[in-house]
Amino acid sequence: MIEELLKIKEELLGDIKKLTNLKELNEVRIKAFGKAGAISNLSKGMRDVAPEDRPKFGALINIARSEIERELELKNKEFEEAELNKRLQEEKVDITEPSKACEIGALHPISDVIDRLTDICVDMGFSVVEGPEIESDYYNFEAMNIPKNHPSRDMQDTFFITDEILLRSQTSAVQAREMEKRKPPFKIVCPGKTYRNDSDATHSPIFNQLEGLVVDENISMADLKSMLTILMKRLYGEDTKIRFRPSFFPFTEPSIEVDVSCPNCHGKGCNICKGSGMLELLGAGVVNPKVLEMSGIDSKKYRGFAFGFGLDRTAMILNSIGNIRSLYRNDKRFLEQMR
Ligand code: FA5
Repeated sequence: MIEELLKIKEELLGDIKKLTNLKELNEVRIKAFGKAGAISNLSKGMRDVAPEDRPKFGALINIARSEIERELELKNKEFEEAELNKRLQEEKVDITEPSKACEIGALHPISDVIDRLTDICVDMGFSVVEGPEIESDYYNFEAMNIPKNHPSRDMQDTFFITDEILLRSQTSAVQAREMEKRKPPFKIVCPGKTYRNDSDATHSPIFNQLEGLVVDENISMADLKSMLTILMKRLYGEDTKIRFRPSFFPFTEPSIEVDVSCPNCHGKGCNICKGSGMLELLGAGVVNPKVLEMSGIDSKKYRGFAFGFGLDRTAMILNSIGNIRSLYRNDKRFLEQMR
């Protein structure tokens, strides 16, 4: 038995020396230690060995097992290292090769204006809210003190979906929605898309507004004017001149329109401001007490002011854009200039 053991050991060690890959290594492992492997068979044959020789024979089997396992392990390491080196050679990355150019985009001018204006308003303590673009006649008009068949509806050529549902023509529609939900005092701004049947160089059927609403005790026109002055100067620069003109909106009393000195020519007159040196930017005013009452706010205790920026106009002024349609054409050459 001992001679047989030594013979098997030598044969297996010889096999291991000749191995050339991992597949062959596994075959030898099975040949030695598999269920019917040579070393496993020797262990099973212990019962045929005389009892006094069993400890010696058992020890010899263990020595042979360890020797074969060690040799297999060494070969295994050798093959794994060779495999790794081969992969490192084949998968080498040439870090000096020029990379593919990656195009960098830019914020759309309107998104940029929304970000700038909302940042300034948030600094001033406003919360940013949203409202639906498909709106009811009630919130867009009636709650804004513009009853059905009122002539002031003609100021906004509206896209009606049904008699009661429309595409909102002004972000002022969020005013009543927020007044119904909130308890004064509060300050909100709402940027968003608005729609009117309008189309020329400065008017588009889809455009963007930013609505602001402040409701508190002792609000006055002076608060509105000082807040808008700070806002305009932060947006267009400290030397910007601001002009307040009387106007009319059914939901504010008194109402104003606000112009800024043209940032392109600084008031001298150019093609952007059509020679006037000033540009009209927004409507605003002290909230009509009727509007507060319709939304359940006590107009004897609280007052408010509101303003509505035209964001397309703001983006056009900030970027010297001559035609509003450029903002909606998705022309990459135009957008690339905004980087
Ligand atoms: C309004 O829409 C009022 N809701 C603003 C307001 C809010 C007044 C709160 C008082 C209190 P107006 O129709 O003037 O007002 O529009 C406001 C701004 O939106 C305009 O100054 C203009 O910059 C922009 N605007 C109006 N129509 C268009 C259009 N078709 N295309 C691009 N911009 C437009």
